[in-house]
Order: sequence, then structure tokens, then C-alpha cells
Amino acid sequence: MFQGYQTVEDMIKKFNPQASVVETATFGMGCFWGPEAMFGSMAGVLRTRVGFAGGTSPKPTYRHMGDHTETVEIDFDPAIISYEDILRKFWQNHYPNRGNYKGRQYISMLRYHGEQQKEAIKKVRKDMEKNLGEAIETEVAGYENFTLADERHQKYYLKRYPNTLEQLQELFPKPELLIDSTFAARLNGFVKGYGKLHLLKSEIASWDIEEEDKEVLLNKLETIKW
Ligand code: MHO
Repeated sequence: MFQGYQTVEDMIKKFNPQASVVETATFGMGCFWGPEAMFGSMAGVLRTRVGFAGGTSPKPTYRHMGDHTETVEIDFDPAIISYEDILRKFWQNHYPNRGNYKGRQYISMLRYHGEQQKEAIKKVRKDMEKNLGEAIETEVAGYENFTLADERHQKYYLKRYPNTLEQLQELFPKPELLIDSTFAARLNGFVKGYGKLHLLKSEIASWDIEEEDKEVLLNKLETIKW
């Protein structure tokens, strides 16, 4: 019987798939709610968070973003999904040349972590420019900072289902546990129309967590009332 826990570390050990290497991708592609849901539905994505990056003003918040951009940050398992896959998905799902309406809030932006990601961006960008028939204007630079957005913006679409959240409370007794949960990232994608139930079930079955913990998650999926 599941007894509950209080710390993020315990939740991650118990319910999140583990990876021997974890890579991070940081990008902006307009309002951060949608891309958090889309990437959250993808196998290999371990954690999604929304926040602000790319600017210089201190302590950005949603209301006082300064020169920062709405940003999605995802941790992923490169053995399952590659950074190039993520870049393709990124460029296929927004128009990067809209310019800077609303200042820098919604610009198309990539912040790379390391030389490998920098090279991947150059390569995929060329392919995508061919598809688009235009030069891509996405702002690219090395990663410098990421500030987590206010709690109400995290897993925004899942939060539109308060009954569901109540049913998840025994698994995630505190809101910050939800932020770091792979399962919550998948559900957030789900309610926005991304992902498939049978694929999610087989994905969970492949996670390297205890069998009884898989059962808890699979059982939750079966019994949840939306
Ligand atoms: N202001 C828009 C976009 C929000 S997004 C987090 C809205 O309320 O739908 O920028």
C-alpha cells in the first residue's frame, strides 16, 4: 500500500523513470503553456517546467518579465529521444519569424547546453530552413539562466481539471512534486490532446521503477475521473 512521501527526491525515485544520462533543453516558442504540454507527452521526456530565460533583468516573474522570454525547460533521456528530435519538434510547431511582438515575451529562442547541442542546432536549422523556404530567425545563444515561473503556470492544462488534481493528491501531496513528475507531464499533455493511452501504458511498463509503483500509476490511469 502506497504510504506517501514529502520530498521531491523520494517522488522521483519512486515514480519517475530513471536515466543514466539526463540532458536538458531550454527554449521559447510563444506562450509556454502549450509547448510544455506537447513535449510533456513525449516518451523520453523526464520533466517539464516553464519559466523565464534569455534576458538580463533580475528575478523575472510573469507580471514583471523584463527582457526575458517565456521558456520551457525539459530534462530528457538522450538514449530514448535525441536533442535533434526535440529541435525538429520545436521548429515544426511554431513560426519562428513572427518578430518580437510583445517585446521579447514570445520570441523564438534556443539556449544550448554545450557544444554538441550548439552543433545540432546548426544542422537541424539548415534542414528546417529548406522546409520553411525562409531563413529562420530563432535567437540562439548559450544557456545562462532559467527562472521557474509562478506555480499556477506549471502544468497549466492539467490544473484546469481540479477534480483530477484531487485524485492525484495521494501521489503528489505537494504541488512542487507535480512540477517534477514525469507522470504529471504526460497527463498535462493528455488533457491538451497529445499522446495516446495505450502508448503511455506500455511506456510506464518499461520504466525502471518497482513493479508495485508501476501498478499504482497504471491503476491511477485506469480509474481517474476527468
Ligand atoms: N495571455 C495569454 C497567453 C498566456 S501565456 C502564458 C492568455 O491568457 O491566453 O503567455
